[in-house]
Amino acid sequence: MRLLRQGFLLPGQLGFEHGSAVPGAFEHCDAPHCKAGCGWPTISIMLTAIETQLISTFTTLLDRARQLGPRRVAVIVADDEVALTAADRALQLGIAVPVLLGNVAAIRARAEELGLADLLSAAELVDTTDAAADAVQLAREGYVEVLLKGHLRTDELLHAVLNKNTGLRTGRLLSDVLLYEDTLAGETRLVGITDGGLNVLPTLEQKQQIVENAIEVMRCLGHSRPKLAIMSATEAVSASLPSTEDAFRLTQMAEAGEFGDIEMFGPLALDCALLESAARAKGITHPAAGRADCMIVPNIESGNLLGKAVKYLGGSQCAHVVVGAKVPILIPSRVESVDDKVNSIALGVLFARR
Ligand code: COD
Repeated sequence: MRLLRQGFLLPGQLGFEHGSAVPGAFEHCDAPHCKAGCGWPTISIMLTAIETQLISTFTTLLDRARQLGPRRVAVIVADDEVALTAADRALQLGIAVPVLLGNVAAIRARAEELGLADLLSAAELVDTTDAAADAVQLAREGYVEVLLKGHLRTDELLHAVLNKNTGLRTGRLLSDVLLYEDTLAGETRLVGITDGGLNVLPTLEQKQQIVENAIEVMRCLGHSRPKLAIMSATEAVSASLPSTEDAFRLTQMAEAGEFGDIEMFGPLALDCALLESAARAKGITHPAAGRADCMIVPNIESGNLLGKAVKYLGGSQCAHVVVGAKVPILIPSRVESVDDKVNSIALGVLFARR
């Protein structure tokens, strides 16, 4: 944002054409090179427009994180090829300043093997035998803004996060939100899936919190009125399929305004959540049907399967983040690509700066 300090913006750099219409614009451009009367908004109005611009691709997500970064990201037990490579890429992109925690000799050796000399010179290294606890402490102090799992088990990290005295609890449920690039509606948009990572068989009350967490992530992406689909295998509510009953109750809560300014509907099967033609064919006219921004799945198996299906069968890149703690937590799996991990770091930075 160097241009900001000079007092004006070059509109094209921020995704707008000079003189193009921006909602809410009412003052004229003050750029010295601009002829009076072009109608281009002043900086403050433009920033408002930028903040509310929807993030609909991973490229835009990385750009936005770059504008917010670089932020300190703790890599926990960092002698790990995938975490180090992702941290290096996020550093190069200007998204993260990695803080590498663990056995520093092992981290250096691994990074050198991988040819990551720039990472070693730019990152902060913390020598510790309890990287999870120390990273959590750095997050409590506000020194790091995102936690990234390295060479340790997810439950080891989460137990440090959930420690009642020294952890990062907020009193809320932690849940994982995955994003992928959906193209079913003829345009690319980021669609969420939650929770395929943490909560095995959430109760109705836990689903309420999963919805709240998802809404927070959707708002970060710029959705002012996010559309959520409560997923099941059918649209018919039946006691023989308990997830349909939960979906119905959650829909009633949304109608009663319990989740604020959102559109939420369920139960919906996958086709009716994502395809307007399918929703129409079944006579469902709710705005969230066929056009969901985020799918709330009934249990970890369905979320995990759906997340892996969009990735491995659908070929989309992904990002995912655990929210509900004091800082966003990234628990990528070993087989995720470096691109996916960098997307997740960007999502973590975006969420941390919300
Ligand atoms: N949010 C907030 N607090 C939680 C959550 C949550 N999602 N889960 C558990 N807690 C709290 C509980 O209230 C309790 O106070 C304490 O943590 C311990 O809870 P337990 O005894 O129910 O659970 P644990 O200790 O056996 O395990 C909790 C984990 C979060 C560590 C566990 O669920 C886990 O390992 N999840 C990760 C699953 C995973 O590996 N996913 C990746 C592939 S799908």
